[in-house]
Amino acid sequence: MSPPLVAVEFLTSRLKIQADEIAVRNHHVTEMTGITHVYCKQTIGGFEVANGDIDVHVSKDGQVVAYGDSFFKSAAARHKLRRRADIWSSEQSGPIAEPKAAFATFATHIGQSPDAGRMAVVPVDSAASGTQQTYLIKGVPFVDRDVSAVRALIQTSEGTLAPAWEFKVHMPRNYFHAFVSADGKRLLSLVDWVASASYRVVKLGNNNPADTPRELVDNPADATASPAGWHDQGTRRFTTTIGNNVYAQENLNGTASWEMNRRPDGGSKLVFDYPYEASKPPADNMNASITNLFYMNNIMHDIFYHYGFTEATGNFQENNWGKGGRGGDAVKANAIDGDGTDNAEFETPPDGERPQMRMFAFTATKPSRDGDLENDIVSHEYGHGISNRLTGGPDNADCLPDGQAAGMGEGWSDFFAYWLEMKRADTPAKHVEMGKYVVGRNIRTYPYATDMKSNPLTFGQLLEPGWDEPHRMGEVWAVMLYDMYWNLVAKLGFSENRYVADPTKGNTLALKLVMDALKLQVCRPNFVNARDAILQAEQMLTGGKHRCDIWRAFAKRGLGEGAKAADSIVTSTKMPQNCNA
Ligand SMILES: [Ca+2]
Ligand SMILES: [Ca+2]
Ligand SMILES: [Ca+2]
Ligand SMILES: [Zn+2]
Repeated sequence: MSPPLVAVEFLTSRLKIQADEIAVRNHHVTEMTGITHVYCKQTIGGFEVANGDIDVHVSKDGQVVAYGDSFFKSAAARHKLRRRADIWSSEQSGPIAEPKAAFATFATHIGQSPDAGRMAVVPVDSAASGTQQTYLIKGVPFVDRDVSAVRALIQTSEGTLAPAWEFKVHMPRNYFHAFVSADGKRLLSLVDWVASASYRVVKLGNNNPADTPRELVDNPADATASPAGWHDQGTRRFTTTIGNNVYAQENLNGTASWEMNRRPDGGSKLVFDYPYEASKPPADNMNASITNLFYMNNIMHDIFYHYGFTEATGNFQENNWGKGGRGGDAVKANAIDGDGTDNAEFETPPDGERPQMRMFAFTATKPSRDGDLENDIVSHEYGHGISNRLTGGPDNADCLPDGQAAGMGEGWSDFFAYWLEMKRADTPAKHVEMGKYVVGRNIRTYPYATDMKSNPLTFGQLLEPGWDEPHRMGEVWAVMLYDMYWNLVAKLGFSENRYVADPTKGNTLALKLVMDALKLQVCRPNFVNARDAILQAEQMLTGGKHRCDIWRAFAKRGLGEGAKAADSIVTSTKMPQNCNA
């Protein structure tokens, strides 16, 4: 069976999607892995659903190894729609606007006022039967190509399916893809295909401005995770450090108000290029700090989206583009928050309620240093949001409250932080230290290392005095994951592309397994529960091929077969029998 057929068979038999709703639009093979990526659009009653996408990834031997699904799913609503000869009938959707009137709503939004009298709407001869009639709007003064208009369907942020005019608008500096409600009154979605933006930051993969000079990074937004870029909430656009994933601002006075706090403004070209002077205190480098905080929050959003932290699983977005979950919860990220020092924190309420990241100045050095500029601090904090939302589902925010669960919460955050900074040239001899820029030394007891001399921590350490503290327990968990990471990278190699959850490469597989396991594990997990969830994730994703590599990491650190974590701690270095051969 060809990969597109495998994909359609999978969607109809496993996901119970009607075959006539699936249109395979595109497929291609990644040579290195042999995986075929199949991209499908949902069509209902002959209309394409603009944001109804499914991607299915099929291995060389015809197995579905991963998929992503944002089809419109309300069975009752779909049944009703399918019975209609024309979903676009006014009986169904109320009064329908002419394309010119709907286009005027879009034009007003981007600050243009087209002269409706000069515009003419012309139908385009469409050769293929069954496709929707396309119109051209001629005589629009601010475009450099006739505007195309077509009737479409779109999933709204309220979870309904709405008829909408779809416009493609080519301008000298922009190429807009816009959807306006059929009645012409509301802009439902707006994406600029040539959105360009640049930020001077500590680039992804680096850690702080003392180790590596900041760089001007162009267009880092990921088109899948952030379809409207980093400064657009679908109906509201910003030129400051506000967007669909994060609101980043200073909070020097440390009070609760934040909406009107200062933010750098990149102007219409979205250029965020600010100086950083190491000899000056954090407040004097404020714009550089807020820019880096904004950048890293968006990077975390975009990368982890590809590993399953999406709208439906409770991620942090203002607008969910009709893809499930609850919106209205982009991160509120305060740079240089005056309410504290020598720390950083992240609060994670249930999905749909806004999380808060607060970064404080660190006073160990003169002048003091700013956690906003140390990427492992920002990614560690954002990581708390990921592990809290995914464990026990997006609506339960009480699953990592204390004990081993809270300890592993710290461990997952350290894992995410060092994962982002690993490079192809690294070897298992690499030592990783945390917080070195802000504190001047490793803030953990030991470096993360695979050799037991440099990092002797094992599960039994939890019985030692003082080691029931969450960050200390987190060190034990994170070094187990470090060993697992290296077992998988030694076996499968390293992928440079952090944005693809490739199960055939060691680093990307390690993160994918940890992310899948967060969703699989029980609320309030202990070390044994969390280990077993990773093994279960591996069984589901790669069929047990790497289970012994995972066991080897945990057994080495005292969490082998027969270890107990529930009532009293029992350590074990035992491997399962069928791994010993
Ligand atoms: Ca304030
Ligand atoms: Ca959310
Ligand atoms: Ca949760
Ligand atoms: Zn933490």
